[in-house]
Amino acid sequence: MQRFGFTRSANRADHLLLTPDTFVRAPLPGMNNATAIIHVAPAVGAAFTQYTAEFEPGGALGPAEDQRFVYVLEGELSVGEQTLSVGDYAYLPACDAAPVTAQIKARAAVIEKPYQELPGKTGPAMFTGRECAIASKPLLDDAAIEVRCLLPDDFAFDFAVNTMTYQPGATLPMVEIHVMEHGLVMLAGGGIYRLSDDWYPVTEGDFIWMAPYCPQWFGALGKVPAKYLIYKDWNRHPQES
Ligand code: UGY
Ligand code: MN
Repeated sequence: MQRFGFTRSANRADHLLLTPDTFVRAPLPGMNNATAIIHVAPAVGAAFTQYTAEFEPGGALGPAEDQRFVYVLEGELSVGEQTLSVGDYAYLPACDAAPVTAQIKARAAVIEKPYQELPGKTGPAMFTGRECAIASKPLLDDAAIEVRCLLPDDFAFDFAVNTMTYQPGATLPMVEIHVMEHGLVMLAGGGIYRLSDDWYPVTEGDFIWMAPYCPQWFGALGKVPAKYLIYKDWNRHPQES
């Protein structure tokens, strides 16, 4: 309960910071015993939708017209025949029929995006993966920042989802400014995020959207590593949309 109208959340033209005190829940069509916190959507100018799905036991997502990526944040989910635990994930192509259900209370980060076909290339099939099975790569030779790419390095995919883990004190080596947009969930730890001309303290549970060309920089603070899950559009020419 915040009686004086303060929040760290911010809504600017080229970025959003959404902190849990400002989350609003609403069901999406077809959801059963589940609800969504829609963090970003075309309503703010994003070319994708990202939400946190919260499941009660027996909960299920509704069907998706677009391709969908699901990353388990808490509890366990079933996707088709597979059981996914925390850090496991699933990629589902548009209109895939595999149900996404929960037997126990669970939470997941969900990304949905209209698929951009590539001439001569078949779209990806449904698959599941585990973040703990993915080898990390240092970011630009800095071993204090571990990057794990959750989707295969294949032009069939029109987006990427990575995790980035920063040792305390590690920072992005530069202010990035790029055409790709980002959806970011803080999974652990915290630090300072520079977005455009503002510097924000951020912590576990926060969500950030960065529009194309939003200047961005992060530095990890505190005594535990900071970790986030980050989406970006990828593998497509900017003139093709
Ligand atoms: O992949 C990225 O663009 C990533 N380095 N951006 C970020 O962490 N804000
Ligand atoms: Mn970036």
